[in-house]
Amino acid sequence: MSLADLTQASLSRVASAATAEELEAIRVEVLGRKGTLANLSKDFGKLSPEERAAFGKDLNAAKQSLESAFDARKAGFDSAALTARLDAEWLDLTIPPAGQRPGSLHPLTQIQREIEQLFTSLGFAVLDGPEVESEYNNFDALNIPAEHPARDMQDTFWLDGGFCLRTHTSPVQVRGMKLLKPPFRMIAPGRVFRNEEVDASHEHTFYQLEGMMVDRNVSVANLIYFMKTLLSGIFGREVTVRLRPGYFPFVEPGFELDIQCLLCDGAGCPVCKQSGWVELLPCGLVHPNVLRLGGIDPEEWNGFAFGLGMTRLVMMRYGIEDIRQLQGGDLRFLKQF
Ligand code: 2NL
Repeated sequence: MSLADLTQASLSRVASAATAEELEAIRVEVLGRKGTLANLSKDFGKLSPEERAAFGKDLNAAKQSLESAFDARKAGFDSAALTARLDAEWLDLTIPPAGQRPGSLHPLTQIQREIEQLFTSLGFAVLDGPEVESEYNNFDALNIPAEHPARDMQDTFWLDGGFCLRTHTSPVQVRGMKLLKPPFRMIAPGRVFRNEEVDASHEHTFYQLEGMMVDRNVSVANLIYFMKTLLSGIFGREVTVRLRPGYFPFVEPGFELDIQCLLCDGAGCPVCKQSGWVELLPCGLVHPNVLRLGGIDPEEWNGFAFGLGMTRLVMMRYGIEDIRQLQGGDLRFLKQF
């Protein structure tokens, strides 16, 4: 076969190679060390110098055209292989994962954990207790007199045998006072129950967090420091507070603690009803009777206590206008948190 015919035939085989492997086999067969072109150059020595020069030129030209044909075809196979691989490995990170969507913590659970973290970092223990309590733990031990209206059927869910659904988490603190030796710091978060007509701002079941610190010479200044630290942590910024006198049988003196309105910084707006202040939590120094009933000598020890409505706090933080949404279990509502 002439060099020209061989070149033509090889070029058409290159063009019709179906795979990269087939192409490589053809390349070895034609251009390899023992390939067809190499075979042709064996006869070089038999040629005259003129023929040799001409044949050498033709041979080189053939070799070059074949090599570039092979390279081009090889590049074609390579890019097709890359495209196939990219198609196979392609991943759309914006597609939501199959199966169940991950859940999230209820906003009340989130705020409870946040506050627990804050208080444990300040040396407070987190206490838990039963939701069904004795009348003694829920009222008597807190210096709440027998004729106090809170004990009415209208306010308290009474059960048989002098038991009730706790109306605050104070009974957990009553248990805590007996359990812990002073000095101590504790908080009692949890679910509480009041016999209320339910509407947008009243629930029969809501969440509260009470806390108490008992030590020697605890002052209102200590109380203010801890409350400011707590509220700055919760709201993520410095807060200004003020105390007004407030009456609760279990503290003396008792206060209502207000914070300067975070929306208007005290200038007055609809949220603070133009007063510049928002009533936030009742607190005070623990009444000596309550300490005594808890087995603590009020001559040696004293302390502060406070109650924080977690449900109200969550509503304030997220601008939730109907308390019933927090209990409703509507996933469209809950998925926002
Ligand atoms: C509330 C209640 C307050 C307390 C709760 C307390 C508990 C013991 C002794 C003294 Cl065992 N005090 N708890 C103190 C001050 C206020 O608030 O219903 N807050 C929303």
